[in-house]
Amino acid sequence: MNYETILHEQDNGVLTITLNRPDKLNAGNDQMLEELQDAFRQAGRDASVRALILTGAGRGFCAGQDLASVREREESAEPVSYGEHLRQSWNRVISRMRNLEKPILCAVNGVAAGAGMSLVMACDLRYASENASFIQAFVNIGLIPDSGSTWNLPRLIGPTRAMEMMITGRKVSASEALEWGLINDIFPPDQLIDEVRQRAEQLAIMPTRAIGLLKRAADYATNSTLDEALEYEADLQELAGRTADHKEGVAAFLEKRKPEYRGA
Ligand code: LHQ
Repeated sequence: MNYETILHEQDNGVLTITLNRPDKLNAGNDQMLEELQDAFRQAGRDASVRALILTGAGRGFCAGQDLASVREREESAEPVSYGEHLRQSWNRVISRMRNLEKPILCAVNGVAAGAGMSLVMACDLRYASENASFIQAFVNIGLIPDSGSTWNLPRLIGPTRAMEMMITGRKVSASEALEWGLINDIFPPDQLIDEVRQRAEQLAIMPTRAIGLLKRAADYATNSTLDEALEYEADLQELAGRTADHKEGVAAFLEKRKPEYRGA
């Protein structure tokens, strides 16, 4: 698939996906959401991709759904069904990100609003520039939080702060987001992408199969009992224990040398 609304660049095992509609603050139209689905699907199949970065071009990260394209479809002969639209587009992107057994880091370079903020929360490690901001913008246009925001936000920052963000639709600064645990760290704008790339490259030489499996286990555990989580950990540890990287890790430890992991 040829991409027109996202950029796609791979280096040292790290795939960087850049949302690229800067004049619309990278708001998602149908094409961008299809391209994103495809990019995450391909990343899952490509063994040379060991870590991913999601970022935005220009001054915004992502302003959520492209409201102009929704308006166009409303005025067309085939009006849009919001439920169906979510099921076909945003929801699939979010599910693909969570089901991708590779670490996804985001470099939030500017405002993340509405479903754009949902994209941030679907990443595994979240870094932002000092001038980034986060808005649960849905209520400001008479909608409810979607694309996983109702599920992820209270889990990340707790129900009290999540409800305040969702009800008020107010802009939360990067420093507040850091204090609340929504993001892992903040950097000056001109250092953000390099800092995130360094971290992604470090992950890409780690036992990335284990990182993929721990992502699955951690997501499962958020909705399970302790006994279920114990059982699931045992199942997935069985898989991790059979990987070449695990054998390499133990051998390197015993031989007092640096391990060389291949992500398998
Ligand atoms: C935009 C957008 C945008 C189009 C900025 N669309 N052009 C799911 C299912 C179905 C339906 C609906 O939605 C959903 C999920 C959702 O995501 S709902 C929430 C949708 N997003 C929003 O409501 C956010 C709308 N944007 C804003 O509130 C502001 O743009 C923010 C606060 C993000 C940034 O404000 P500013 O920094 O002041 O920038 P700006 O407003 O001047 O925007 C710059 C340009 O980007 C401007 O275009 P123009 O041609 O006038 O320069 C905006 O129209 C365009 N833009 N967001 N979502």
